[in-house]
Amino acid sequence: MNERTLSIVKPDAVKKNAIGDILRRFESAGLKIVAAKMIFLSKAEAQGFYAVHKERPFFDSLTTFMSSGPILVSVLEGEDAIQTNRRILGATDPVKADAGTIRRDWGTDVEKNAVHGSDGPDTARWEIAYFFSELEIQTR
Ligand code: IDP
Ligand code: MG
Repeated sequence: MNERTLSIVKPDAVKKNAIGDILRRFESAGLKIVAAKMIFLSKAEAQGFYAVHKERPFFDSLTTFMSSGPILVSVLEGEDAIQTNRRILGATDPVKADAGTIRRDWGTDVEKNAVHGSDGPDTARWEIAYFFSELEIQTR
């Protein structure tokens, strides 16, 4: 099924100068970049994005990290885009991620793990709308 998913290149990967390499992975996997922008989240904006994790012990540290530097948010489109993107990201903890995945190659640790990818159709819709209006997403 043709789908859209939200991707974030997190502050650690931006600092490593890995934006281009990571976007290349998406395109090589057949995903089309239909929207993209660089932003610098405030702590409150990071807390809003990760609200689903607000009870987790790492919430404060995670949202401090996500507001520590610029990020590249993008919308990826393609056949099974959500699962395709999750597969090429790799496991949450870079040391447990398969060889050749983005997190294995550019992740720093379980928190600073280079990239975010939506985990299902409902979260993808919500996450895309958190950062992009329909007018900012290319449809042809
Ligand atoms: P995911 O990004 O692979 O879907 P989630 O469990 O949804 O993983 O967690 C969201 C984000 O929270 C992770 O990408 C990572 O940055 C951070 N995180 C997850 N688990 C831990 C942890 O045990 N310690 C610190 N940060 C974590
Ligand atoms: Mg998740």
